[in-house]
Amino acid sequence: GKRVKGVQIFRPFIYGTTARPFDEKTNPKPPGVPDDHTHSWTVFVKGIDDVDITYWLRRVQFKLHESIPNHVRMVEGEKGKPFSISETGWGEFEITIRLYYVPESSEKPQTLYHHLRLHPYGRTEEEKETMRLNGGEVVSWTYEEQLFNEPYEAFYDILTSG
Ligand code: SLL
Repeated sequence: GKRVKGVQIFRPFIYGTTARPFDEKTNPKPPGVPDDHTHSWTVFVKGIDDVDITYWLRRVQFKLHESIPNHVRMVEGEKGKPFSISETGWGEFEITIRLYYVPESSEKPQTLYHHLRLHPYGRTEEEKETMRLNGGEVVSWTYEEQLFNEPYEAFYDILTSG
């Protein structure tokens, strides 16, 4: 196929983690979770306001800490749903997020890195207050824009026919 010359298309998305401490009232520990686990958390890649992104993003691989069973996880896109993994644990670490695009794009996979945050250190008092109001939720999200530079014609049609 041919590329559409001089065209750049941006698609916004968010990636990151949301963590919560276990708490009898607000976030009880599910049965079977090991004693030393202190938090539940989710890592995700998704569209802004959960808008669908599976027309350009096919699958996402999350590489978690090696202490976690089955630590390399591949998540297939489901229309309108975030790519996400939910886990429990006790420690922070860096998550490797690998984006695999739809085949029409002919784009190579791209790697992102995200630090799982469980603790509110380094936050302002205002941010900590917001966390307290949300049951101790620790949010660490990054806004990103995916650039498709001179996309192939077939992919351009997919990107612009939404
Ligand atoms: C450290 N940066 O080296 C940390 C590693 C690892 C966290 C943190 C285990 C979960 C599970 C878990 O939370 N690992 O056992 O499933 O000190």
